[in-house]
Amino acid sequence: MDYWAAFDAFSKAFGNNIMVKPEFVIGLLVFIGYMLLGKPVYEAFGGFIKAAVGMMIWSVGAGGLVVTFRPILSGLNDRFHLNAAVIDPYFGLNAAGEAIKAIGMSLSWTMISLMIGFGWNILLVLLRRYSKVRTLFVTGHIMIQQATTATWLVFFAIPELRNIYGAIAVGILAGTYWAVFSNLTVEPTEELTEGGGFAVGHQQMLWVWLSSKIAPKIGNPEKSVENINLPRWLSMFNDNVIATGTLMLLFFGIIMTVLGEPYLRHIDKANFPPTIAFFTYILSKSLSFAVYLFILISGVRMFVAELTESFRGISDKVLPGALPAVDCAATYGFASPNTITFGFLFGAVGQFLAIAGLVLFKSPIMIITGFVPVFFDNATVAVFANKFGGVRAAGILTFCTGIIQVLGGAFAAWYFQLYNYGGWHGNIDWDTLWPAIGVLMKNLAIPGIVIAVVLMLLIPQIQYNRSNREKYFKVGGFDA
Ligand code: ASC
Repeated sequence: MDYWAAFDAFSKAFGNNIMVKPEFVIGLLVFIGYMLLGKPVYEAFGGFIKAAVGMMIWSVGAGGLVVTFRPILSGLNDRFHLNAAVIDPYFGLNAAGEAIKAIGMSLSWTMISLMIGFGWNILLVLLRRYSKVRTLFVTGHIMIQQATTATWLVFFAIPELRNIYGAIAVGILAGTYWAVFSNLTVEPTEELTEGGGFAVGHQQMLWVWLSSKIAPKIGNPEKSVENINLPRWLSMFNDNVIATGTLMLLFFGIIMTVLGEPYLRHIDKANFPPTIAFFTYILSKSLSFAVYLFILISGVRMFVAELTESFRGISDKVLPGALPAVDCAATYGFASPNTITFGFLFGAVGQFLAIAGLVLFKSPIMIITGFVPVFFDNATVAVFANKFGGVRAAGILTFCTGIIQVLGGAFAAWYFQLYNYGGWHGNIDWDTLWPAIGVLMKNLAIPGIVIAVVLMLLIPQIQYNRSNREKYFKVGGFDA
């Protein structure tokens, strides 16, 4: 028997049937993870089903967003030569996914990069004596979003890397970011939580560190946001669906009004029959963004729950004592609720002002506020800024963050051409640090990746040298 021919046939069949279906890739990974953990086969099978179905639900939501979105985007383009992008990680996920598919690549690459990145993060912690990294990034849904955007950045910037080498490069880049920047949040988070035993593993890790450094210089921690009374109605925005529905109604309401009824009736005949009034059309169209986003998020949550379980199990076995880097929301328990609302409010004011600036200065890219960055990034910045610099620092820093989110997001959506698909990742690290990495890669190609990784790896070295070395490794469960 010709083993080589058999292997070749098998890998072709695998490539054509599994690799092109990310839901099966992720299902398989979960299945293997559960088996490695010694779980019974029926549980591993259950994990496969939930991960695969979760991902399929996600693509239903993603498809819905694309269909709802497309006529409006092309309308803006047709009538005003405007390109609009929602700055939100789920819209960004959609946009990067569409872009990856449009160059004929499969989304499975993003899953492979993710696994490589996770493995690289584990390795950096195992080699902590040399790397000085103490944290393992375990926020699954964030890793999916970031691996997907990073995959697009690499595929876009360096076309020769549209293959397994590219997936490895993305894995090393993303894994280094996960390890290094979550490690950077250790000290501020430990101080905020009084030794809570976790770090932040999210989308504003650089900003958490920056806020903790800048806040004491511009404010006074004694004058806390806690003493401020905010109007009660503002707390309604703490609900994802209400906030998204309202934001979308506001933004798309304005956009559709500007596009005008006759135009929309013309381009969207199927959904806008003569019996339906313009107002009804706007209301139902805008709210359907919230619907598809809800579907997409439930799908992501479903398969991430499985992925996290198999990830955590593996990391607990290989890496006992690593400090877990978790969702930014874990820090909210260590601040008063009005700090969260306060951050959202000042961040939103910053964002709206910057968007008005884009309109005024006739920017070819329009930015639409997405819920996740304006809420979660700014809430997180507010929590840390308030801890280290009180209300003044929290106000100033979130206001500036809002502005930078819009300007950085507009640049990124334009430079990486994701305005074509109406979205950009939009969280603050992805409006600053990652566009810089992307520009580096676009201009220097592979050496750009090497430079980015080396520079990032230097950060924990500096951190270690400046810290109390006795304590540095003790914050986690490590002895050294
Ligand atoms: C994000 C994202 C979410 C939220 C959530 C906050 O960046 O994708 O779903 O923030 O993680 O708790």
